[in-house]
Amino acid sequence: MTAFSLEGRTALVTGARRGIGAAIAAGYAAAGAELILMARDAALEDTLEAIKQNGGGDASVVIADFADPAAVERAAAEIVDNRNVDILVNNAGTIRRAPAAETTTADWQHVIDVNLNSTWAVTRPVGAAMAQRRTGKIVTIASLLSFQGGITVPAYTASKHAVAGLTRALANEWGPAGVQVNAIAPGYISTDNTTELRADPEREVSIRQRIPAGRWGRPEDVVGAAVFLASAAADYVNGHVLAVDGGWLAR
Ligand code: GCO
Repeated sequence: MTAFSLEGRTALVTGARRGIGAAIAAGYAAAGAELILMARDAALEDTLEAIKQNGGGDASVVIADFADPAAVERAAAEIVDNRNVDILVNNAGTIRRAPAAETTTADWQHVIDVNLNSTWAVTRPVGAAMAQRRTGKIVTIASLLSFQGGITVPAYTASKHAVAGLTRALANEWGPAGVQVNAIAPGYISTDNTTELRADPEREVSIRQRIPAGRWGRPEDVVGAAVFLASAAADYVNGHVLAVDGGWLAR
């Protein structure tokens, strides 16, 4: 199954400190990739330890705050100047929960900046370099709310619909240059972004009961899809948004 190997590839993973990003980084290390981790702060010890335990070497770390798309773009441009990035995982993301009428413009802007504008800020320079080299894989973390409206998370839902659209737009544009652009729509995964939902017993139960798998997802549940979409096994998969949701959307 060498088509699934990431041996010899360099993968840039954003938001790699915790949760899904950290799990994907560790999985990529196990699959043989060299890693560049992009995160808001340098506290990546746990992720680096997991990478080591999965047989990976030292990963390099690039600090950039995703709330600041201009800073992210500068950091991405510097990476592109110095390294060939074979795989880009757009994982950094955030959520703010409030009814639309009470959502401040500042909260709206913050979520759109982190989830959409900073994704664009990394993807444009990294993807352009991939297209020039005529090889590359881009995997963006979308959401069930790339398909559904969600409950009082208007900016998050808008941003996740937008990254699904961007995935398709770039698959069309860069496909002829040998770059595949896909997304993963994780279901309800136990991470920091969903702590609030699990802290509310009624909401937690109603979510769990609606999931055909009968349980919340774990960050590790997303890793297989992320390795697949980054590997040669997915060379003919382009512009797809793959749900990894325990069956939520099928219900
Ligand atoms: C919430 C949202 C999210 C999404 C999740 C699944 O936290 O309020 O419901 O958790 O549904 O991103 O894709």
